[in-house]
Amino acid sequence: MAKKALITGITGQDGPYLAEFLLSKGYEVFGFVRRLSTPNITNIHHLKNKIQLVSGDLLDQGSIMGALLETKPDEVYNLAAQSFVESSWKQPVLTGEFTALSVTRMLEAVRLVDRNIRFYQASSSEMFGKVTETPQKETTRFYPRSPYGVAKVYGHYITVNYRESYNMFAVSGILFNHESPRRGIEFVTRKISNSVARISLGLSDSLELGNLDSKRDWGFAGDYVEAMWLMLQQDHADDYVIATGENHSVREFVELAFKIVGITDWEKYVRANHPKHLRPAEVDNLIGDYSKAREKLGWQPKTSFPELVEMMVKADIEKEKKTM
Ligand code: NDP
Ligand code: GDR
Repeated sequence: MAKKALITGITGQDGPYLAEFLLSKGYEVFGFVRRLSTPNITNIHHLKNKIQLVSGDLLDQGSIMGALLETKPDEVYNLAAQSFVESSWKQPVLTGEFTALSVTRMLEAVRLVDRNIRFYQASSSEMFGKVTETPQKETTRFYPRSPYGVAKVYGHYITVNYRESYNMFAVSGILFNHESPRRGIEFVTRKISNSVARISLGLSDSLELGNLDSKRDWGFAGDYVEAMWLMLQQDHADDYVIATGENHSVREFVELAFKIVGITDWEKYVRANHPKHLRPAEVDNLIGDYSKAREKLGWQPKTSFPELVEMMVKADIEKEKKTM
């Protein structure tokens, strides 16, 4: 019998990559979607005959339980969240409801419906925030710097707590930033790749950014979903850092993206330190140590930083050309 997986956050960036990966492993895949006046199907359109959608909302306990009863999954991947750090200062309570408390709603649903379901929680390097150790690993102390980071710390610990309280197979994957052509347009990498594409095609002449000095450990989302799956295939539930072990500044990302379209004097297009994009508390420098994942899961990243930037810029050029 094919294994069954339920993915929350199927319409986001990671959901479709995970769905594609699980389909390639022979899984039956279900996506948990909330009702929107206009459905957000851009990233899952190509999967419409391959996966099944069940409706529900992270805020609605009954709908989560209903989805589990209806689909009877072997594995649940909890990817849904309010995931944009910048918005989390504008909507801190909502971020807490979606990104923190909903993890308890999900875990409670699993506990009540079927404790044998294996559960993956999408935790984040934002939990390390103002870092207390470099590089960051599973044992590094958390010091979140945003309402989003605080909410993810709650999600992490409630996952560990359900594992320890009820002996559930619940894991927390501490993933560093991962990007792709499917990234939401407000995140810095996609904002840059899209603007660079538009500038190169003569559709725009400027790019407004915030802090160019912050550094992130950027990987490719397509590589990271395999690690989520591997975590649920182990004999014992445990938590893992997933990263590339390399970091780059926003400035380096900008420079490389412009270079790909043949522009070297990129400064004339970029307005940095735009107040709208400066955060009340910044995370300056993240870099992950994924040695535990390499040793125990046999996982390692496949896509380099230059390959990632090129993939994103080229995909945006193709998308923008279609609108011309
Ligand atoms: P996205 O922001 O692209 O996707 C978020 C998803 O959550 C969307 O499908 C959205 O659905 C769904 N969602 C939001 N609110 C609700 C709700 N109330 N009920 C049901 N669904 C809801 O995130 P990513 O794919 O980038 O990330 C996946 C997860 O991994 C997130 O939890 C994120 O915080 C975490 N993470 C991401 C990292 C990254 O670099 N990408 C790094 C570390 C952790 P809708 O279409 O309806 O808005
Ligand atoms: P992050 O990603 O906050 O790391 O969270 P984001 O791309 O939003 O910011 C990365 C860094 O770039 C700086 N920056 C800007 N950011 C945005 N969005 N827009 C700008 O114009 C801009 N200019 C500079 C930011 O200040 C920051 O330092 C992402 C999300 O996917 C989270 O859900 C996830 O948990 C973490 O990655 C790991």
